[in-house]
Amino acid sequence: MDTQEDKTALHKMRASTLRISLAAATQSLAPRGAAPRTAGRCETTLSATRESHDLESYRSASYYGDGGFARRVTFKLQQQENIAVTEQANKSDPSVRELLKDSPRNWGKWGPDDEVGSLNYLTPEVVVKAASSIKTGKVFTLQVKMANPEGDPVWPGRSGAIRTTVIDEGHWIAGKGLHFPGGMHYADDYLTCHTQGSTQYDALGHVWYDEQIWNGYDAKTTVGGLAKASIMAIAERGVVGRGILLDVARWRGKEVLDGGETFTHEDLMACAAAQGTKIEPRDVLVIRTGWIGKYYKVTHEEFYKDFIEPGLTYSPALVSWFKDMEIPNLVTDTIANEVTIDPVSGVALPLHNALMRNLGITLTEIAWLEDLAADCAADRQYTFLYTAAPLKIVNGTGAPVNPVVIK
Ligand code: UVW
Repeated sequence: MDTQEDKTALHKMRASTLRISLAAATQSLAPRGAAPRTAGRCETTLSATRESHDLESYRSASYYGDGGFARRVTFKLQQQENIAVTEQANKSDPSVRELLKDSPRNWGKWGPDDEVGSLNYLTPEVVVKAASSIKTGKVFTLQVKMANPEGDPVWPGRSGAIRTTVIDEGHWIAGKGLHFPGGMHYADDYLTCHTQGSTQYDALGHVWYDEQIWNGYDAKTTVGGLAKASIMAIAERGVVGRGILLDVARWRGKEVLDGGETFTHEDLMACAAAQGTKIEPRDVLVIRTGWIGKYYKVTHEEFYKDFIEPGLTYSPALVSWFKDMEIPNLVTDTIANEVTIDPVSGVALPLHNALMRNLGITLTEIAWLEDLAADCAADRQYTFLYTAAPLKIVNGTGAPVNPVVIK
């Protein structure tokens, strides 16, 4: 819980089952930094028993409704010890299950206990070969600034990291600092953040449909923390391979792609060819749209207005291409790695399920690519050694990361 407004809203929710219009909800609970918006006509039925869980559900429900991609969503927060939140999409809403019913899967390919999926393609041989991409020794880091007072780019409904100073010289000035032999003073911080609230790796169990996550694990293994396919497996393994930058924005002659602008695997190959490069099997794809760069150039209101990101768009051919190319990891400078709503089916983020849940391809989002891209455009070297290790958050759905690439 963050603010008095939040507490008041929660208090009201707990008192009884309420019908609250999304308009009112978004006014009071819009994510930090984002402008309150006018909501649709949706109504939400709420009753709540457990504080933090319920409030987050409420916040998300409010904001997603406002975002317009859950056109009619009913959230029932049931008055039970273990709260269940059920989402009933409008019957006319498209179904990810239907869309992906014939989509390929890599489940079982690396055994029944696998939790890192396509990262298995990054074998020691692949790593040794990738090291030969290093030509100049130039190093780039790909994380956006975190807990930035100017704001952190995050998915609607999430908030940026908050760093709080908990000890500093003020403690000693006020006579409250601890005395250590020798007279050492120090400063300490406390960080509060969404695990997906900065440049991050998603755990393979982060999204699902049909009650099964990556490798066929039961979706109930996600309750209270990911018992399977959490970020730990990826964090403990680490990610090292050949990276290739595909600067789609530059290739299209734009500073930044438009909201909702799409591209396909064929565009990626054409972009690579225009750069004088070729995508090889098992490459880590690093795709630049300019979108995160834009976050720092416009106001929050402008960035989040009618929020729809540019990105890769679903097709069976694209999914097969990713499978056949044995792509281990997709890195983009957008918040969710693909166009927000598939313009053909109307499904939100179908590639999250087609690539991550079904093929085990790891997703890395909110990457800072502006400096790397400028350098690649200058020296025409678009391939490099890519390395990354998300934080080892036990049972985590994802974790912040600062990938390092060496050209
Ligand atoms: C969602 O979970 C909606 O997106 P992301 O993969 O960016 O965390």
